Amino acid sequence: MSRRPPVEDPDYDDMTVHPPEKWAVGLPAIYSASEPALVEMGVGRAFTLLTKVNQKDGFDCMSCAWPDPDHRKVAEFCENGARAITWEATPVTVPTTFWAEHSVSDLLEKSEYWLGMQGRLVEPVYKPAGSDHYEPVSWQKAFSIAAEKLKGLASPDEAAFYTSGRAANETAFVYQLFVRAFGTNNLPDCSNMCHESTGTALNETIGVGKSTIAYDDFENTDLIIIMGQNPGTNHPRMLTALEDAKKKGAKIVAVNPLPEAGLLRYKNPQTARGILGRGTAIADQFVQIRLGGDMALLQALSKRVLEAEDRNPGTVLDHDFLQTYTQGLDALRAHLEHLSEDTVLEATGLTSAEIDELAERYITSDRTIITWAMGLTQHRKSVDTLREVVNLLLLRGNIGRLGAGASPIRGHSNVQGDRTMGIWEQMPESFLDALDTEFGIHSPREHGVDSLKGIEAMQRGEIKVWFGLGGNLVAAISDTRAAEAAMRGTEMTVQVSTKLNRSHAVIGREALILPTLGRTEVDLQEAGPQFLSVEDTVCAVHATHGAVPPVAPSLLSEVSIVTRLARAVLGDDGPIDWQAFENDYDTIRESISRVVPGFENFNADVRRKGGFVLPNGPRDSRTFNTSTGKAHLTINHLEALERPAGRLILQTMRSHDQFNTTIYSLNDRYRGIKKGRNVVFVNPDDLAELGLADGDTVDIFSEWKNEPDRELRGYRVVSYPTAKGCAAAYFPEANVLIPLDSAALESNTPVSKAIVVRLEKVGAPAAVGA
Ligand SMILES: Nc1nc2c(c(=O)[nH]1)N[C@H]1C(S)=C(S)[C@@H](COP(=O)(O)OP(=O)(O)OC[C@H]3O[C@@H](n4cnc5c(=O)[nH]c(N)nc54)[C@H](O)[C@@H]3O)O[C@H]1N2
Ligand SMILES: Nc1nc2c(c(=O)[nH]1)N[C@H]1C(S)=C(S)[C@@H](COP(=O)(O)OP(=O)(O)OC[C@H]3O[C@@H](n4cnc5c(=O)[nH]c(N)nc54)[C@H](O)[C@@H]3O)O[C@H]1N2
Ligand SMILES: [Mo]
Repeated sequence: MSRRPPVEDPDYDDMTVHPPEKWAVGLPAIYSASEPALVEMGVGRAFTLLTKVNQKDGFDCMSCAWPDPDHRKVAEFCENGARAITWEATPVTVPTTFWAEHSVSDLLEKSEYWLGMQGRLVEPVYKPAGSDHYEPVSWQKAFSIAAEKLKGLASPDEAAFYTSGRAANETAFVYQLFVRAFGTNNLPDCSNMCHESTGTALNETIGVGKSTIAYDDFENTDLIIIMGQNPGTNHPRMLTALEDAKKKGAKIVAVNPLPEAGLLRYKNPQTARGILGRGTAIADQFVQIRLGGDMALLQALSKRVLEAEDRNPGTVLDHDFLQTYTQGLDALRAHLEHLSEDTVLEATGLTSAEIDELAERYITSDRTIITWAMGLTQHRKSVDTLREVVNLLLLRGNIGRLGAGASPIRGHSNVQGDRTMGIWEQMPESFLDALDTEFGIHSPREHGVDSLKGIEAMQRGEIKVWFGLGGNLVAAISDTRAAEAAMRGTEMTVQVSTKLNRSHAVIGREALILPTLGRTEVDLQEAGPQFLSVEDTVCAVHATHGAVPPVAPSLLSEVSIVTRLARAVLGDDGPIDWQAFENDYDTIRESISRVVPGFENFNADVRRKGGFVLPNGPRDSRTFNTSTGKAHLTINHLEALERPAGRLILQTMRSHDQFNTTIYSLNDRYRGIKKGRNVVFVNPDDLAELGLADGDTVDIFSEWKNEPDRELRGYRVVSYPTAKGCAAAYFPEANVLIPLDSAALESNTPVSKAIVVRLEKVGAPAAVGA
């Protein structure tokens, strides 16, 4: 039924470079979406999965947190969703013999691509201290090894419990409950590296760390400004929403250093016109900004809004809104008076005319949505930048109104829900109080570590056990070498995973891998088949039902793993009935309904087709749950991003064929790269200035404080139309270049989008591929 996919490691000599694409999706996407599924899974399993994804009785696609429209198509998935599903639901499994054949040292030499291609993990394995091999163990043994270790710690704070954003609500809730009942708030998560800056800025300014729009708003807007986001690759179904918005007359502006294919033109694979025709032009204005220039741009726009109001009093600002719902206007006005246009032009690399054009679009639009993703959140000044997004929106009353709002586009399919369920090292007192009341426990109040602080605590030897519920922290976090050394210094690492990755090879003195069911698979418990739930980027919560039989009967669900571990650690006499949770997930939802606001009728609401939308003060009623009860216009101090002579600013980003640290293939079709990832994209003018040429091989060095340079060797230079002074390379490989202490102010997110680098040529120009 299934064919084992090719698992050879990449041969970089094969790499070819082509001109980038000018449009996204369309016929090639349909082919590349369906082909791997059919080949690897066989027609039956593939058909079931592809007809169930994102349907109201099906499962939620795990490839991103984009919402589902009310009217769903027969095939409500994208090319990358199909890839994510195939990757998880493959019937290929890691055989028992694998563990004797491959030592941990051997796995360390393999690429993420190779590791992922070995198939699904199906049995728990344990690596004892002093051994270089994992060996299969029973589930019971695995739980007792982990439990004995945790119980033996001097303090619960010597353990940290990481979460990746694929964990469903019910899973996340029992997990954080276990961790707090155990006695720590050490709950770092992938959000720390992702939208943490968003949460920090929005919570402070508008009182909720989430999007203020609903799906309908895209259909009722005049202007969508997409900042620092590559939807053609990372949220492909958003392109359909953008196409629909355009049909209804909305204008779209893309702010990005790269002319990403999906931002320029879109061919909808689900319409005849999309397949055969020229598709839809997406961006009405492409603002090619320098890396890190957004804060200056946003301030310049707000300043222009205020100046336009001065020229035509009473016509530009939304005075009623500002008066009733906000504070800080006068201070903002005074602050922006000092903003120098020269500083703005230098920081953005734009002309005044380009900024004027965008300002004019904003001023003449009645309803504006600003969306953003990692291009805005992963900078040193990200929190300030996002507060400036809020400033700009508030000036014209663009929050809490149809067709308008602030819209962070989340990444992992349930990263937002995990936070709602309490996955955070600094959950507010109100949540902890409710948890304690519901369960009769005493949750710790001292804040725990986030992802970066977790690594630093490991470096100091303070964290001795690292538990990962999904994810691949050592590959995802910055400063790979430092992070890996820290992880190796722990006493035990435990990973709950579907597939092999680098975090199974970079481990503590002892290590466990606990294999788990994926979201595509039926989860059968004592009370029958169970479903889970997720929250998308616009705060809609809905059920996700496994569709195909588990790839192996030995697998346990994440809820089973967490609750059984909890029993092994805390015993069965405590106040929490873990067994009841495992038997019937409705009991978990009942507890959630009493602890988490907005979930009061969880079991009933989640059973409605399409689920329910969580209450959202700013969106629903312009209620701002901030320290003053008003939305805050804030003052943020611009800080120039320094680019020393002969250096470039490098961003790290995703190729089209990867999901975070998971590499599906070595191609990046839209950017013209085939069979290779060791590339650095550089503007042709910069190449000329640096004495480099397309096809050169370079070593990349990042310079930081007085530390020895961090380096990445043997990269092929690709001449590419990125903003001048800015380069780009792929994550996770380029994480070695980011210093551990290069983090966003306030949110502590690694600065993945602005690394000062030096390129040094190592060879003569290589032959350019066809
Ligand atoms: N297929 C697929 N889907 C995914 C993922 C995946 O890896 N693969 N990952 C998921 C996750 S967890 C997340 S968080 C999202 C990520 O979604 P994105 O944020 O779209 O992901 P990145 O590849 O990091 O792209 C960042 C974009 O911002 C631009 N950019 C970088 N720096 C700046 C800047 O300073 N200013 C501006 N204006 N733009 C900038 C880059 O050129 C690029 O277009 O996608 C989610 N969906
Ligand atoms: N330089 C740089 N670094 C970055 C970024 C960047 O743009 N640049 N982006 C950051 C962002 S936005 C994020 S979100 C993080 C991502 O960080 P993580 O969330 O830690 O990494 P992922 O690659 O998403 O995790 C993939 C692994 O999760 C496991 N997995 C998959 N499905 C399941 C499941 O259903 N259950 C369980 N238990 N495990 C599963 C598989 O074993 C797989 O190998 O990376 C961050 N790192
Ligand atoms: Mo993310």
